[in-house]
Amino acid sequence: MHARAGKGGDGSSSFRREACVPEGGPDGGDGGRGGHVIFKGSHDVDSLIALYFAPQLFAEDGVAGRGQKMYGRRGEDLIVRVPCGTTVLDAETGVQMADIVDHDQEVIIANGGKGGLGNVHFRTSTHQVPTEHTPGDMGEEFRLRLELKTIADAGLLGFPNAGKSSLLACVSDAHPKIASYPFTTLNPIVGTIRYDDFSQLRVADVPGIIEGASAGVGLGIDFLKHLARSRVLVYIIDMAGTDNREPWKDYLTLRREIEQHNAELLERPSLVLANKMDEDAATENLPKFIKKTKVTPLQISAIDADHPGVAQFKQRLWDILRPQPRGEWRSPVVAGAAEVMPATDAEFITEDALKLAPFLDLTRKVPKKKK
Ligand SMILES: Nc1nc2c(ncn2[C@@H]2O[C@H](COP(=O)(O)OP(=O)(O)OP(=O)(O)O)[C@@H](O)[C@H]2O)c(=O)[nH]1
Ligand SMILES: [Mg+2]
Repeated sequence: MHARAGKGGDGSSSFRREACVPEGGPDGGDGGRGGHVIFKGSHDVDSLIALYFAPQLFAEDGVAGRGQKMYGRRGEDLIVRVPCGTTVLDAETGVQMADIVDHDQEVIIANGGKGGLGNVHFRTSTHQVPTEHTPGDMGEEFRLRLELKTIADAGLLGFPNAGKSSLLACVSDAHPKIASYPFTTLNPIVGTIRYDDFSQLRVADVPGIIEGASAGVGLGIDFLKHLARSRVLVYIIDMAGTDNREPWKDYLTLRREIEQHNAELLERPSLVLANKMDEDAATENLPKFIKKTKVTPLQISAIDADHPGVAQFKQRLWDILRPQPRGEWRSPVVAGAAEVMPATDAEFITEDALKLAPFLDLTRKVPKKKK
């Protein structure tokens, strides 16, 4: 991206000229500040594609000052909405300039130039006819590189065909492609699990990992950067060994590959799921898995939304993460509050509405009814 903040408006050089006011003195006003380029995190944007097609981010210049001590108007800030999880880097030096994580988080990436000074500022007792004025400063200008690391609360990890996408489709409202060949999923996909209390958790499905992935085999392991920000890692093991692999070896291989990529990921809280428990082979493989890995996995079947393991999985995730309801989306929970709009005129305030006053900030009194 090419980001350029607005230039400050120039200061003006002017003198007061008016009938009956001889030698009115300097009255040139200052220029306005140039607009900033501001990046703002937003839940409503989920990729950087729009910026890819419009890579020039130029904020408006400030307006020059004028006579009669008039200040120039400030240049309008350019607010660029980016998905939460965007890292902004200086493309030339590689230095990180901002890390936008939260909704509504704003970071000024390029500061607008300061406005110039008008000639009113240069008058002194011995210099009463100043013509000096200063030009506005140039705005900051950068070449930027943006990187998006998906922010999800939980990340799904597993071999190809383990059933990661099936599980995501089963618990969330995402529609990932599901098929019985390896590497069906080529890009990370995020789905949202919604709970009965309206809280939400985001789960990321990433492409499958195979032995040697950390050395670039298969799709490699680069996409694991998307999991670097998830708070829980969920290992999905194909317990039925559909592709003629040993489930316990799968688990150990996965951990080894992740360790090669980023050992810190292994210390994250994790859940291990034994998938495809509807198949007989899975029931046979389970005791061996537990014996070899000393891990007791949660048993699920990702193709069956009513399988008790699926509900348990959702509950366990919730227990670990305890999501906070998204404040900005929720109004005070009061029966009927949604129907009562904050009144602008005293006539419209009823007694019922006044009961809701603490929530709606109604401070006016109830008018007495005319008999
Ligand atoms: N019997 C059974 N089959 C399952 C289960 N879960 C997934 N499958 C099947 O396993 C195959 C692979 O499922 P996906 O969800 O695409 O697997 P994935 O882990 O996303 O695979 P990649 O995207 O290739 O890494 C599909 O044919 C699914 O129908 C399960 O619980 N039981
Ligand atoms: Mg998949």
